Amino acid sequence: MAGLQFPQHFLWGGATAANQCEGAYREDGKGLSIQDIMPKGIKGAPTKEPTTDNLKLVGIDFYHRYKEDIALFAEMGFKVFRFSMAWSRIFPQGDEETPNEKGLTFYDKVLDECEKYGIQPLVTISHYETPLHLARVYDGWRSRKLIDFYLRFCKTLFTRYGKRVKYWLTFNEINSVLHQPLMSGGILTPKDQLTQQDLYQAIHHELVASAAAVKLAHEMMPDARVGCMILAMPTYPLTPNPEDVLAALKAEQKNYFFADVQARGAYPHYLDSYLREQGVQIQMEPGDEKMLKNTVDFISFSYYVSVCESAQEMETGEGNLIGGIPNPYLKASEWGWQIDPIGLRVVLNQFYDRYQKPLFIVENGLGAKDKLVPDGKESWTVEDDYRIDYMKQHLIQVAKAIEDGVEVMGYTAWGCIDLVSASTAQLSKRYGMIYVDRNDDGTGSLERYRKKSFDWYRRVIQTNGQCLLEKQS
Ligand code: BGP
Repeated sequence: MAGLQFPQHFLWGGATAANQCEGAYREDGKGLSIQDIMPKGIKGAPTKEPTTDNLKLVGIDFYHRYKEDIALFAEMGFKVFRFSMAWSRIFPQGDEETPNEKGLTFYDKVLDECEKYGIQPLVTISHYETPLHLARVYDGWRSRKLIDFYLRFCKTLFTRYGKRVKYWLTFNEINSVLHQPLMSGGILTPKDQLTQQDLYQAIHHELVASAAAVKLAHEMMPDARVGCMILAMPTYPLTPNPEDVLAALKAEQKNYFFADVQARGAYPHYLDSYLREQGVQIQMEPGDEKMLKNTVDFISFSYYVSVCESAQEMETGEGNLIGGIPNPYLKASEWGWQIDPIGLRVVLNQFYDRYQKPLFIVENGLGAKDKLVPDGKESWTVEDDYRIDYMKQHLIQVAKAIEDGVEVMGYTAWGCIDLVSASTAQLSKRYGMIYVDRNDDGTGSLERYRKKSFDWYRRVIQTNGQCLLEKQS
């Protein structure tokens, strides 16, 4: 492995999302978001109003503790910090003309802290936190009106932070809307009442909005680089039966057509035939096709699991919001997500072959139960060797993909500080290298503690990944 290395300016860091960490759900004029009525994540029905069992209302109180948290990220040596700007903090209802100044001030302060330590911000414009009012009144992205509201939000962000933020992502895991219309698309109509027509029309609105945001960003901030963000999930045929191979190919096309549109600027041919089969006719307005030609500068993605596909109906297992047929060769996390480091190398190669654009791994990590133990220095820690092993195995595959010739811009570890899970809304599903003392029942001091992985990751960054490659053959 002597030859393996990471590029000199590789962007090492961590990632969070506003709704999973900020809390302060009503503070300083913030409006409600769809997350405030999803106390069980995707595992339960939305409530009418926010309920006290919803851990996201307080999150990990990043809103008040961002200084301490960013200082810890700096201590680990982060070069980049990915976070989202809560839409409902800046436009409380989502459809008003003028933004909430106090919401904007909060992100000024977050950026001040990042700058203090030389950490590049990577901002997700929309991360599963559509303002609730837009969901209630417009049924989220089913309405074309959302394009204008979203662009007003983008323009506000670009005007305010354009000189300070170079890297932007338009929508988190845009392809998850097919499976999670409420969380991903702010669509309140229950999934079983939505037709394919409804869903693909909503997707079209998001894709046009994303392209328009890219155009606007390039016009307003010539140095900015804008990426799409895809839930990546390599799909292997369950057997070498050609029927299974074809089924896997089709499943991947359904998952990745979003990136095809965002990176290549047009709907791919295979989607036309699929939509015809489904009886879907996307309503386009004049100018939509031209707008889609505003393609992204880089492809970012989350990677947690791979799945199998079969031509036969089979039972599916757990996975990142989507799930799939389990792979008999792989072990799974405590939450049933199958662990496949080589899948990361596969997906990096696939995406680079497909788009020839730089790639950015903006989410990856292990959700696990942690146990706080004394650290021998009058504080507490977590001996999370399992997390270190997970990250190490994945990062080695990133190095191998780089060796394969893939251009990788960086890696931001998901939930670098413990936060509330998107799918299950638990705090006990921890990803962080920083432990946050808060439990699923809402108890806890909110104190932060460095886990064993904290020092490990610091060394990874310090050696630009070289320490990962030691003792490998
Ligand atoms: C992705 C989301 C994140 C994040 C992550 C881990 O789908 O973009 O917001 O939460 O998965 O998932 P979970 O929190 O469900 O374990």
